[in-house]
Amino acid sequence: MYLAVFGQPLAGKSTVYEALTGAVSDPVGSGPALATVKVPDPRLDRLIALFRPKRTVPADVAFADVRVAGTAFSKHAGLAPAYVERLAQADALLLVVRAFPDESVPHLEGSVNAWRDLAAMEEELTFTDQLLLAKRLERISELLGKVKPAERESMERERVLLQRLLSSLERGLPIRDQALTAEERKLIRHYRFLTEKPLLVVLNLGEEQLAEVTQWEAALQERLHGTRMAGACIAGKIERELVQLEEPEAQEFRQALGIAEPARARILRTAYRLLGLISFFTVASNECRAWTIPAGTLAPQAAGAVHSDMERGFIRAEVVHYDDLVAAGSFAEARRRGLVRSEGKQYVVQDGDVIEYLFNV
Ligand SMILES: Nc1nc2c(ncn2[C@@H]2O[C@H](COP(=O)(O)OP(=O)(O)OP(=O)(O)O)[C@@H](O)[C@H]2O)c(=O)[nH]1
Ligand SMILES: [Mg+2]
Repeated sequence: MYLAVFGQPLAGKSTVYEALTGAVSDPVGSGPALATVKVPDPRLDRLIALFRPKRTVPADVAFADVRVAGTAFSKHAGLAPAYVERLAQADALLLVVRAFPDESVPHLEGSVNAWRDLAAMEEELTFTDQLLLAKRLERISELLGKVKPAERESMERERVLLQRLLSSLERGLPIRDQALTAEERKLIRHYRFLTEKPLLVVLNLGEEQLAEVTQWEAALQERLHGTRMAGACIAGKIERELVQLEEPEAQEFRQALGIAEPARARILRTAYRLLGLISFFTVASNECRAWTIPAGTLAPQAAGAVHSDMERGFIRAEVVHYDDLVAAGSFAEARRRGLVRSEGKQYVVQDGDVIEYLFNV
């Protein structure tokens, strides 16, 4: 999974990226800086304590600090094509919006106003999709007269669908909030529309604003809309320092500053919820591992996340929920208590399942 960090110039994108990943974003590189972070999961820690495997592999998520040479923004003209391409590749967009006041950091508009900027960036995304749709619609009307009757029907259906998306966008409704059937979503997937992607808004607060973080959070929530948009307030500059500290010390600083949890844990949790992702675990004597899958995934496809052979040769899944396994203390004891179930091909994997696969290749 890959999240693209983007936003207005000097909003603190690189700062937030560094706070989330602990990596350094090379300021002169023109491509995106990429870093993978391990997803913290107390359940995996507990399983490790229980099974003492030789190796542990947490789930991971990649972040990109998206940059382009030159300017990505020219007001109301849509985003620059190179920029759009980088965003289009992402599973979700992480929009950094500046809230921190700092005279020494200039702002495009000459003043700091997070809500104005958030609205402006949403408009940029919308406008970018509108341009893409308009272009595609134009192309379709050119082609409609030329294609064979067999193709004409599906093309006509696409035209109607795209026209509907465009009209709704023009009324300010991002594609992620538009009512589309699963089939329609599949039909438009290859366009990789920016307003179709889950959007995570990170409000970048200054240290001095942490005292009113509750008010900022509430104000941010009010500006989110739909189920595929989420928000979080973090103090990017402070978090970038905290991520470099060892845990007991970082914890002390967080407490003193009134920061409830590390930005990385917070953002990853929000991203999982936003993307509808869940985790399941595999445990063996030599390895404990967390896997990320979309909610609703069936057991064989979940096995495919582990190894394609396990999906192909799937026989059944021995499943015990994390809570039950931890309460029992061991697989054997969980089995004795009848907490390990044997599940087949139609089983929908649940968050926190610990699974032992039986397969045959
Ligand atoms: N006071 C204060 N300054 C911040 C904060 N976050 C970022 N900055 C400063 O703002 C400036 C820009 O931060 P960056 O993280 O480089 O911003 P950016 O969005 O990556 O900038 P570009 O990539 O150049 O568009 C730097 O001088 C940061 O130190 C913050 O929370 N408080
Ligand atoms: Mg930067």
